[in-house]
Amino acid sequence: MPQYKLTYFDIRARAEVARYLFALAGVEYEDKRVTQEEWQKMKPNVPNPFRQLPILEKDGNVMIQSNAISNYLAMEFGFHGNDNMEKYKIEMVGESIYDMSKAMMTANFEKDEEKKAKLTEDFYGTFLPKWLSAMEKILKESTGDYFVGNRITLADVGFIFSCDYLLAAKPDAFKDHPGLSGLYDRLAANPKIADWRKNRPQTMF
Ligand SMILES: N[C@@H](CCC(=O)N[C@@H](CS)C(=O)NCC(=O)O)C(=O)O
Repeated sequence: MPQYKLTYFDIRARAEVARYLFALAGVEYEDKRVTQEEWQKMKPNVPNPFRQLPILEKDGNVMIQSNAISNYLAMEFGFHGNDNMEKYKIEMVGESIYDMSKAMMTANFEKDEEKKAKLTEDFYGTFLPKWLSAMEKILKESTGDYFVGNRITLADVGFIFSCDYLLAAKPDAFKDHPGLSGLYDRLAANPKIADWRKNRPQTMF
């Protein structure tokens, strides 16, 4: 069995999709979480030329860039597409989710109060309703209960991961979207996902 070590901070953010994939695959790994203080000490020597985390090590091979890491693990563990059309759909859903996360984070992290109010209003009033309808339509077009057919893929993992941030900010986000609500509940009820969510370190982000 390969030895995996995933190094990141004690937050979900850019390492959590990889952690979900390990949990779903039932593959052991070292979930190394460093403090800011530890990071400052190790930063000059980390085997990432960008001096950033996350870093995944597999039998000593270093892998960087969170999306590339997630894609790699999804391929290794059987959560990516079985053919190029499935791969396209998974990446299309992933990019759609990224658009939503980016719009929400842009509003959340805006320092200027006036700009923040406008970005927040645009996000919840305009962007989010359109996004939810589009995602509901994409899900309906699937041949199964998940974004790509009848099995959990990287697309669904990205969905539950990102929607946790959305639901924390707006708990009734799915109230008019039964498909998305059902998918979220189905994913949360998956025994491996449920076990990970219950037992993982509980962090704000
Ligand atoms: N594109 C990179 C971005 C990595 C990144 O921004 N990492 C941040 C944490 S989320 C980091 O290492 N910050 C600490 C620093 O730059 O000193 C990825 O997705 O892996």
